[in-house]
Amino acid sequence: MSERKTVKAACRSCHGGCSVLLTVEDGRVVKIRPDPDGPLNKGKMCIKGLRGMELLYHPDRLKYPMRRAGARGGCEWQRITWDEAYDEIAENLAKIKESWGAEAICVAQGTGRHMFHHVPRFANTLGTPNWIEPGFAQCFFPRVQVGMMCFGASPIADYYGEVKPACILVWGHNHEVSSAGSECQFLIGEAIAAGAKLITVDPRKTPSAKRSEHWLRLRPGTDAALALGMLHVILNEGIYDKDFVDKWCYGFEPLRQRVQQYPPERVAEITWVPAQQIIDAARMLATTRPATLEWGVGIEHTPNTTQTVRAVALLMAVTGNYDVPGGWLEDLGVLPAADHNNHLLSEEQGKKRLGESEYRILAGSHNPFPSAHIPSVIEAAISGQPYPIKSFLHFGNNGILSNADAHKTARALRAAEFNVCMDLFMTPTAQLCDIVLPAAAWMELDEIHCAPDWGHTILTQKQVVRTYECKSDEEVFCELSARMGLAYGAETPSDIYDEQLRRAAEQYPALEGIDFARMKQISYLQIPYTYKKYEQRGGFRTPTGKVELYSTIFEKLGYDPLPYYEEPPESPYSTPELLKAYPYVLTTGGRRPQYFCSEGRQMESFRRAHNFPQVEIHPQTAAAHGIENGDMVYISSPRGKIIQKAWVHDGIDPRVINCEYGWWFPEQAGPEHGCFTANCNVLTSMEAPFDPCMGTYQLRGLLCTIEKAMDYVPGDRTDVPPRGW
Ligand SMILES: Nc1nc2c(c(=O)[nH]1)N[C@H]1C(S)=C(S)[C@@H](COP(=O)(O)OP(=O)(O)OC[C@H]3O[C@@H](n4cnc5c(=O)[nH]c(N)nc54)[C@H](O)[C@@H]3O)O[C@H]1N2
Ligand SMILES: Nc1nc2c(c(=O)[nH]1)N[C@H]1C(S)=C(S)[C@@H](COP(=O)(O)OP(=O)(O)OC[C@H]3O[C@@H](n4cnc5c(=O)[nH]c(N)nc54)[C@H](O)[C@@H]3O)O[C@H]1N2
Ligand code: SF4
Ligand SMILES: [Mo]
Repeated sequence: MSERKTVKAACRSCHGGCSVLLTVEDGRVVKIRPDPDGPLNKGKMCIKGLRGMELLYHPDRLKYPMRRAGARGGCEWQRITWDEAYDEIAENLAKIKESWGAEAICVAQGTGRHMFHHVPRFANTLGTPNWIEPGFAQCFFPRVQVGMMCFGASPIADYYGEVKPACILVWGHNHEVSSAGSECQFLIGEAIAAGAKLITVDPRKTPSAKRSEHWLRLRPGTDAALALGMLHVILNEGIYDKDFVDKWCYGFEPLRQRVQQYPPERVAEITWVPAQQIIDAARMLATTRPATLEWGVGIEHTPNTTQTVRAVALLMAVTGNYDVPGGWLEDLGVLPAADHNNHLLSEEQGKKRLGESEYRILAGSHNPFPSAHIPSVIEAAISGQPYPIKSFLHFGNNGILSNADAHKTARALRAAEFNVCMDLFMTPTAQLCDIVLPAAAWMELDEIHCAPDWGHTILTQKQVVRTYECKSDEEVFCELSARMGLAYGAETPSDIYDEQLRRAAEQYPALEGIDFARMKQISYLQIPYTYKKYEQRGGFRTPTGKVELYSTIFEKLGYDPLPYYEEPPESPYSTPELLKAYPYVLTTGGRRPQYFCSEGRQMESFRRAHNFPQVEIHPQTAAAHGIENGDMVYISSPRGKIIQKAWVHDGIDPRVINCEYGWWFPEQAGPEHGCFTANCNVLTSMEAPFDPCMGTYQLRGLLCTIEKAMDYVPGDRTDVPPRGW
């Protein structure tokens, strides 16, 4: 008799959050369905989660720990046991610590996955201040930091209560595909279906732009100017929320003066958005209540990121939409993070964090959650300055695809003495390591999670099955620490989750008596939300107790307390001499539903639908280069050249080119697996200038040129555009 059961679980194939029902038969997952009661997805799921079995049972999954057999990058691997892997890692790290200090070890992770908080915890326990995350200076964290400093919390959009937003300002975000993790797309869709009006700020005509009352097709990299121009209209026309501003905002007058530098006519010249559109959109935002902000990574990819994020955020403050039903809410996280073990890192070690004194909002001691500056770490590995990085330990990070300047990242990995990579698959990054470890996929691990944008929801992920010898990253941190005799080995991951729940219960009585074992039975839990908490508290959690339009923290840290626009370092206006050879503005990103960052390229069903990355080109521009839809195209920047397939459409400015991100070809020969062929980060740079606050580099608004690849015959021209395009 075969045993068949249905288990409630949570998909984590993106940042995660969809509740699912797994049918398990004789220890194998045989069916994945969305849970109709799932608080975030309400019976819906995306293709990545639905194809979870193809991922789970993919023949190319890493199955066992392996050690490099030949030369580094030689693609020869030898199976070893977990014990051997732990011993070798412990031994090598001990040697590096002894010769170079713990700071010579860099712990690298990728975008916010289940082990997100366990990585800094492990790094602190190891004694190194140098842990990195490729999105930290350029994905979400600038928004979190600005929120904390100016509002005293990390704000997010409200789709959770009775009142839905009447207006959604979608800024640099393609929410149909990649909202938050991807999972909030269903809730945003509901709010739009309920009648929310849209304003979309995006260089591409996304599905959201198509449905918008106002689509502001700006020049990539000029968002701060646009936001300041909208503030100019709202403040000068007196259509801001006077009550909220008078009572709860600090620094109105200095902000009013600052925005005088950004009249719509000047902003139109900078952004390429007509002045009247800026005025109309600003008026609609200020007069449609409640309004919310759905922002994305499109505003976090220039060296002016922090001030851009600030300028956009202030629109929500002056229009009085903060912490009101259907507006922009104060932090919806209810579960404290796993303890980072900050006390285990001495002050002296903390000061050694690369970027600490320069990028003070990213890496400085003022930040409760500081991380190292990636370009400084990569440089240190290559040049040994200011001190050498000798080891990279990767947990869910394919840096050669996700960091700017793919070649430089690869050089840094080659220069290091000892590298480890824990992943689901053998990636180009893993190929430059000495030990690889097989990671558990989402159905194979225990985890508890609560993201700031999950509407007071706590979700549990359960180990439903296990394939081969994979483990969860959390298990490895605990076991490896124990092997190294570090002060973090005694616990199990469950102990850590119990402790998180215990701390949460101190604040939320509804959680009283609920431990991880109980949470696994319940699967998910939502806690009611109260609005306008600043009124009950008698203020905001900022130094002045108000929303800081003029930031006293920025001032103290030596940064401009008011937002400003700065032309991107490479652009038609700041580097006009480059324009002759590189006449187009390049932006990178623009996600696809099947692929999460650089993941999923092994999945046959995904590749059948979308086999090769696409470069988006306006028909006029394509014609000028003799390019037709589906042709292969070379895209070049001052840094290098890649190839992508032309997607010719008129939803993009003729002067702008968009390249897809994250592409490599697992089927091609290692160690590169084609990671320099179509990877848009061959075109980007990791050199200064960086954002002065967060150290961000430029991934959008660069310069490029295109040319038809005559030597390439397109295999097929049948790529289906994503839904809604
Ligand atoms: N040019 C350009 N560059 C970009 C971006 C862009 O828009 N344009 N976007 C940036 C952004 S926003 C981000 S967040 C970064 C993303 O950067 P990363 O998060 O580093 O993304 P990936 O390169 O996909 O690497 C993640 C790796 O983790 C593995 N993995 C998945 N789940 C697990 C797990 O549970 N455990 C372990 N150990 N491994 C796992 C995957 O197989 C994959 O190889 O890239 C950034 N880079
Ligand atoms: N399916 C899927 N879902 C994902 C991911 C994925 O790779 N695939 N990645 C995850 C990660 S790590 C993140 S950070 C999020 C990212 O998700 P999003 O924030 O949606 O990021 P992108 O799609 O790269 O870019 C958003 C939009 O910004 C526009 N854009 C480009 N340049 C500019 C600019 O200069 N200014 C403005 N205003 N807009 C610009 C692009 O045209 C695009 O439509 O999605 C997450 N979810
Ligand atoms: S949106 Fe994210 S959590 Fe939901 S099914 Fe897709 S990958 Fe999974
Ligand atoms: Mo990201």
